[in-house]
Amino acid sequence: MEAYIHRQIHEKLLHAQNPVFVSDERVDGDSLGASLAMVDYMSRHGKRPNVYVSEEVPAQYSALPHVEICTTDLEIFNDSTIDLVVTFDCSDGEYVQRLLDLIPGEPLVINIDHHATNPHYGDLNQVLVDSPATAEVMYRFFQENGVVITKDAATCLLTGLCFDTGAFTNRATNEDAFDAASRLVMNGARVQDVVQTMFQNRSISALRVWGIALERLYENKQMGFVSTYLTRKDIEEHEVTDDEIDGLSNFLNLVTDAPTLFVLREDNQRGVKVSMRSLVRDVSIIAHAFGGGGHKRAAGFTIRDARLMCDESLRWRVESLGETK
Ligand SMILES: [Mn+2]
Repeated sequence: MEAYIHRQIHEKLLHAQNPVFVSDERVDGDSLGASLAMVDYMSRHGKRPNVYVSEEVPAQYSALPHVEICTTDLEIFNDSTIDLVVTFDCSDGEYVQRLLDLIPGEPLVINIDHHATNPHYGDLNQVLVDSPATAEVMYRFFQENGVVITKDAATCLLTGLCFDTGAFTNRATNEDAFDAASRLVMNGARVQDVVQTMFQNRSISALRVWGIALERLYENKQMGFVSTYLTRKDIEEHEVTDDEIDGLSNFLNLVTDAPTLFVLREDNQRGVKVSMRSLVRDVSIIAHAFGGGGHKRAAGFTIRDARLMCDESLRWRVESLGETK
């Protein structure tokens, strides 16, 4: 079935007149790497599809091949000639539907992902939940269709794979991840570029904010979790972007052996974002219950109209701000 769908997707892509690509609402190394690798392939067939991103691409990804094609302009959907929409790493069906509602026509929808919480909203769904990254799903797509992966595409895919596996350290890392990575390197993936994108460009202010969060680590042995938090004030005082502090949960996951980890932070829309990592629990169930998504061992959700209240002993609670309209 997997091979059949890979071939179907290939056929639809080659026949599309005006395809549009959509990267996950949370712009990250995997959603970008997977969609830009597909742009690379399409450009060999004389097509340069737009890649819609919900926010400006974070600076750390500025060296990714084809990244200049990403756009935050919703107007691109106001085009009746769009006949195909391909989503990458998007597990949130409602987000995709909001974008599809902007298109005057009825394009075919292809959904390429690896999240267990993906609701299979596409006309064609290639959702491989045993895959470590959507970039690895894309790698399988190219293999199945006999496509030679260029250096640029290999660099995009290796970025996605490194991002989702925490550079081959987290629980998503399986033998498929190593297998794909070794072949991508053989295809000319620029490893140094990937390492730089992943690790070597944290700003000093971002690291200071990490420092604040590290000081606030709170351990609840009874419940088996470790948590920390960042308020809007912390984030704004140090002028760091949300993206710059995103790596904190992954970093903590790497360096502690806490069974379960919660990182809470106030977002800029009166919400509290909860990012979860666990060695033992299926945190995607918790995320799903709160309208979020993710994987068994790494998931997250947002509590709307809420703020964090914290006391001296580093304990926190989430307090409702009441309904706002
Ligand atoms: Mn992913």
